[in-house]
Parts: sequence; C-alpha cells; structure tokens
Amino acid sequence: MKKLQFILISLTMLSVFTLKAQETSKVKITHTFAPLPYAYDALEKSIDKETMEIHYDRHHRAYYNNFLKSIEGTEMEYLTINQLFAEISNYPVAVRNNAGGYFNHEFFWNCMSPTGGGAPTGKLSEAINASFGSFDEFKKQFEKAATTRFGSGWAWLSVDAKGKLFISSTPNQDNPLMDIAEQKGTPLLALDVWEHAYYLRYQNKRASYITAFWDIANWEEAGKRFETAVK
Ligand code: MN3
Repeated sequence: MKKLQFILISLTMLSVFTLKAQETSKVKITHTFAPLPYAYDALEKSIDKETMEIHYDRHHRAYYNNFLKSIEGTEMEYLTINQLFAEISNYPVAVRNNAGGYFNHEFFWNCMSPTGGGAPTGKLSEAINASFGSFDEFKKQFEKAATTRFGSGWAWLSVDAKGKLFISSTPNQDNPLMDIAEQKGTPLLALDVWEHAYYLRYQNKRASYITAFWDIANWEEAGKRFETAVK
C-alpha cells in the first residue's frame, strides 16, 4: 500500500513538474515587419511608385500594428501566425482581419518581382498543365477568380493537402490557411484585388491591373513554395 501511495505521489509530482516546464518554456512569438524586397518604383511597368509606397508603408504597416494590438496580453501572443490561422474561427474578428492583412501583404510583395513575368518552370509548370490544361487556361481561370471577387479580397493559387493545385478567391483579408476558408491549402501565388492596390493608375479597371500583374508575377518564388509544400 505504501509503495502504491509513493508511486501515485511521484506521478502527481512528475505531472506538476511537466506542466511547470511547459509553462516556463512558452515564449512569445516575434512578428516582424519585413522590408519591401525591392524599391517602390521597381514594379513601375505594372504598379506605380505611389501606389506601392502607400500600400506598403500605410496599409500594410497599419495591419501589422493593429495585429500586434489585437493579440497583446492574450494567449494568442504565443501562437505562430500559421497556428492562429488554423483556428482563426475561435478568435476575435479584429485578429482575423489584421493577422490576415499583415500576412497576406508580406506574402504578396514576394509574389511580384522586377525580374518576374514569363511562365512557371519545372515541377510547378508540370502541375499547372496537369491541373488546368495549359498555362493560358490557368491564367484565364485565375483572372476570373480575381475579377469576379465582389468588393475587396484576394485571388490565390494554392496547393491542397493532397498536393493538388486549386484557384480560389477570399473576401477581405481572409486566406487559404484559415480554417474558415472554403478551400484550404498552402498559398503559392496571390493577387490583392482591393481598390487600394490599383486605383491610382487603373481606377475602376480592375481587369487591366490583373493583366499587368502577369508581367511581374514571381514564378520563381511560387515554384519554390510548391516544391517545399509537396516535399
Ligand atoms: Mn492591400
């Protein structure tokens, strides 16, 4: 009997220590505001300097600051952005909007490059042909998702958990990593279709902005993302 008591007490102590260890090893996640990967005027052939400056330095920065505010002093400070997205339906809508706005814009800057354009190569090219028939057909379907998104939102090329490509669009600052997304997956390429992304040069002509995006689309980055995702 004594022996059993000893074992039980030892087990209890052990679990208390384990819990304590978990608590003390918890660290707050640092979310950084990354520099724009090129100059404001680097994408001039498709997006003007002023739009880039306002978009990055005001819109994106505001999402970042408001995201930090929205999680301050809560358990959410200990979650990575991917962990937050995976259960975003449990959190306040301000977190959903601002975490989305923060992540989506940083992702978007890397979907464009002054040396971009052209077509995907390698495994991503093969997957696009297999899923959509051809690169031109993919572009048509992506353009449709981007033009028909009513109001503000995003168009995405993503890969799902089974390694299959899909095109989707999300409203506001939602993205395919969120548990509330209609189609969930790992994003490879994104296009911001909020008016603030194109209005200065293109006014109400969203379709012209979408066409111009192909001249700067960063297929090299999308290809790397795809290979990492399907590894
Ligand atoms: Mn935007």
